[in-house]
Amino acid sequence: MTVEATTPIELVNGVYATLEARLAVGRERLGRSLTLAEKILFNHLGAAQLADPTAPVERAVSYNDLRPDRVAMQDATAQMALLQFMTAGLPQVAVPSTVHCDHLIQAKVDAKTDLLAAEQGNKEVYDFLESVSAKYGIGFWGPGSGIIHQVVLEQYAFPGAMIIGTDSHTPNAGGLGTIAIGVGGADAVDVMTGFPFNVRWPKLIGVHLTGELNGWSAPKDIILKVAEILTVKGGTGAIVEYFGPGAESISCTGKATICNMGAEIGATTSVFGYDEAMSRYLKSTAREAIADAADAVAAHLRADDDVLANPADYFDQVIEIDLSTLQPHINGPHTPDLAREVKDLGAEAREQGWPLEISSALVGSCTNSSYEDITRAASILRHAADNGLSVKVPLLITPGSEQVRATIERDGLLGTFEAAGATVLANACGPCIGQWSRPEADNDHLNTIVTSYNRNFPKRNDGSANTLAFVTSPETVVALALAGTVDFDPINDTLTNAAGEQVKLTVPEGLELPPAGFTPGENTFIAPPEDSSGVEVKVSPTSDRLQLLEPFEPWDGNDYLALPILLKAKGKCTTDHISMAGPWLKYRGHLENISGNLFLGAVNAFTDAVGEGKDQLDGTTKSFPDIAKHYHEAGQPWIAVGDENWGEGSSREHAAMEPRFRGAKAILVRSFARIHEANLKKQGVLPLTFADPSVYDAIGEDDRISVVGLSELADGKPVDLVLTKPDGTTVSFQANHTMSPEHIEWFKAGSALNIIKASRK
Ligand code: MIC
Ligand code: SF4
Repeated sequence: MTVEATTPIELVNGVYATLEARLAVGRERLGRSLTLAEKILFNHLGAAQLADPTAPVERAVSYNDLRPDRVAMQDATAQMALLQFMTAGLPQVAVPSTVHCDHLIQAKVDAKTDLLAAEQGNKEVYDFLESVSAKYGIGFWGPGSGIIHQVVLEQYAFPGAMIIGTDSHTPNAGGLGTIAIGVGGADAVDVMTGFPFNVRWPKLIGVHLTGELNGWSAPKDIILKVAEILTVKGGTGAIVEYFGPGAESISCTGKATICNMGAEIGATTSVFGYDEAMSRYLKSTAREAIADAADAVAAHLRADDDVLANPADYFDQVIEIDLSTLQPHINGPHTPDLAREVKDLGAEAREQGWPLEISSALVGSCTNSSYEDITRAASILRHAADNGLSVKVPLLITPGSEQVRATIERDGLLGTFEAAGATVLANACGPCIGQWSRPEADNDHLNTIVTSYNRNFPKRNDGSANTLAFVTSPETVVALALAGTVDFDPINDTLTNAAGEQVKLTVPEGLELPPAGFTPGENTFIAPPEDSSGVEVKVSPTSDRLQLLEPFEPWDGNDYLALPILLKAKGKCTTDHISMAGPWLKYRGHLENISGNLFLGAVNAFTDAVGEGKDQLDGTTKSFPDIAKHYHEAGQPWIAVGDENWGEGSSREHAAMEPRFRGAKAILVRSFARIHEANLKKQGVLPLTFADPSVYDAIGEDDRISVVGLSELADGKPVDLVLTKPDGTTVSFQANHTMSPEHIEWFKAGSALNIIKASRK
């Protein structure tokens, strides 16, 4: 198997060759027509389950084995994924896999300076990733190549493909008709070691798009609207499938924006059916042969006709959106589902006491950095400059990939941004993931930023809780940057120019694709060598950034008795609250060191303090990571308690491995986000949900929790717990779990990885 800088046509043909026969099995098994998501799932279903007509394929119930076509990993999660892969003892990865260096580049000065600083500062991590990639047959996209999801869209995704990626925004590739699922590193290790990807058969949400976007409305507004309708947990366990005449009017990269941000509603993934726009994108990115192959099987790459005609019969829920009347939206702060139309934000901000003035405006991220996005944003800047207007606040732009950067440079678009005073940052995540070295004077007070990114949790961009982040389309970001305030409606309001005249901004105009085609820019891809026997993986034993992994202990067969509650979290407890990014990204390859951030962002329900609580062993108040360390060293196992959608957000498995490493036995919450729940199972921590959610309120700071009857842990059977109050009184209650028999084996073995290792002995 060779891993190239793009998907070889042979791989595509191989996937298409089985469509006809496998879809026939799917239709027979379900006794009806198929949606697009179901088609792709059936075409990637494990052979044993496909062959067995009695094997259950049931939405939100059965766990099924899937065989993805490839694996993609970004640098901040690849380290832990590959450290785990190394312990499995395989000579090569079993499916084509790539590593993308995008998260570790700090945004400070400009693209060139920041890239150089990253290459020096992250040298040992990049050396590790490059050498481990070479050793195991993995393609390596070095720093500067771009954000993983943009590169995957440009090179690896294709209609009908299935990809898993160690990043929650992997679904971006749904814009090109791929079922692309964000997973934790341990899931990636399964697939890279030749095991299937095991996931619960998803529910299906259909989004029927009619009409056509116009004026200031952009693809981003569709997903901002969907986020409002479904909320941050409404997509949990579901694939969102977009269809209808409106879908066909959206460019491929616009579709990717919509699928990308499906991560914000917790969806397993999102997908669009194959159409002309995808074909145009494939051709423009030098994949003519794939477009031709897709054309030949086009009917298999979209939902069956009956599904399109009677969606309510096929989807668990159908949402209708008329693009012709959809208005520009802006969501935030603190949560991506807090939506309103752009024109209403000023009034709401005044009411809420949010600063109206904008302190910075940011365009880019994996969500919105396509050629079309940049041309639309640039068209406003050009018109503004011609009319004596200039941006009033710092404007930062991160191109999504080297290919996009080189193309927008060639076509004069970067020049337009630079002429407007914008700072062009490296092709990387940068300020989207807290890698923004922002002057303190900008955020030592409450301040408002507007971005074209996808997430806006507190501290997400610049590490400051003072920063209120609002997410919107790139064109709206630029319009607001020209206004300098969120109290501006680009559709109806005017701005005063240098000459004192009133100027109305022009309606943004973009180009779907570069008329002269894309130019690849600098080559940043390194293919693995044919013979890697001489390659040595570089991990220094004295490194504070990389640490080889020790296996977790198997379950000792005993119940968990009288566990202290390390944390009872109040409100949102996202993966950013559990394992912060920003400065902590540098320890992503060192489990012990990164555990120094455990729960630092979590709000203590007993005190409202952030990141600290009571150490039950000595009664003192300490930071959560210090308490966890103390418990760990004292051999004291513990539990954490939380509210809804625990682990929302990122795929980072550190949020599961850190508690595991420090001795967490169970996480007991009202509900979980999908990837995080899977990560906990993989690492041998019990993910439990209150059978009666009101028990959450009864849990006190000095209480202890016992998890009993564990030897009878079984699929579908609730677990018994006992809450013991400081005065000795007890309350018995139950918790649910979604552990399949296989997951219970992982729990007993101590982790899923221990099972893989055992199977190789
Ligand atoms: C994110 O957007 O939160 C990240 C950073 O890309 C994460 C991955 C990570 O934490 O490394 C994600 O979305 O999975
Ligand atoms: Fe990077 Fe931000 Fe996209 Fe995550 S959401 S992959 S941090 S650009």
